[in-house]
Amino acid sequence: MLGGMEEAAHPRDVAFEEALAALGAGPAALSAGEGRALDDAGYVLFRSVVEPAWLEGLRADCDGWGVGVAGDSAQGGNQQMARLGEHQGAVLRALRWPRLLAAVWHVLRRPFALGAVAWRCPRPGLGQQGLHMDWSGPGDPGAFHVVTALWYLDEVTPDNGATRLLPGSHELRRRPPKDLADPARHHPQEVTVEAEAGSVLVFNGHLWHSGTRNRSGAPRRALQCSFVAREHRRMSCTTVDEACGIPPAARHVLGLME
Ligand SMILES: O=C(O)CCC(=O)C(=O)O
Repeated sequence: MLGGMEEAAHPRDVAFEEALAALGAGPAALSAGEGRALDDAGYVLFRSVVEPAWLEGLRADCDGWGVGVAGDSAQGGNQQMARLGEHQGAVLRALRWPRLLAAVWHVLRRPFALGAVAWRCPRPGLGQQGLHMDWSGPGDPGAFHVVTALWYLDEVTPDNGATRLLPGSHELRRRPPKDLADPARHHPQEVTVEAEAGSVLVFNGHLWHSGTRNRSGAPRRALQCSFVAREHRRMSCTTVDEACGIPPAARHVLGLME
């Protein structure tokens, strides 16, 4: 661990916790080791958890959005979804996957809401980012405010645009210094994620991380979604159609009711 700070107390919201439990996302949805990984390293990798038909559905949604390997995007393969509806069933299922919601709760420890949903598919030769965190907004410095998940639709190797992470850096609660935010710079303790297609990386949004260059040109399609503490709901930017079949408990947990 690189630092430490007291967590702020937040009032308990029993209705929210009941909604989580109704979705199978109560405390038992995470193992003790997964909880510890989130606390200490700031991330957890759920390996090969997306079954083949669901994975195919996610790939079809991604390619249909025009950002897959054959598609085009000005930012080297990063495209936000402004609105989700019944045609993105595989994505909607991912957003309410119980182990993801339990991990989000474990980090934020208070009600939250869906933030942004995006596809991220670094094009050959592109994708290198500087180390950064996913939180730049105001907020109580004693609490975490955002959690990010990456659903890997292809195998992730060190060469096709893997995610890099600096374990424990979420506890620093500040963004990386300017020199480290330079995409060309590396931290000696950073690690590069390697994962099978159908794996899900969930990390504390205050963790220093970044995408890396896709040097091999092999596809690395990913669904990226963030969750923000409920008091920051105005930062939510992807909306979900009411008529998309999401059950009420999930709408409540994703902050889609109000
Ligand atoms: O693509 C990745 O592995 C990470 C992407 C990321 O950190 C970002 O887009 O902010």
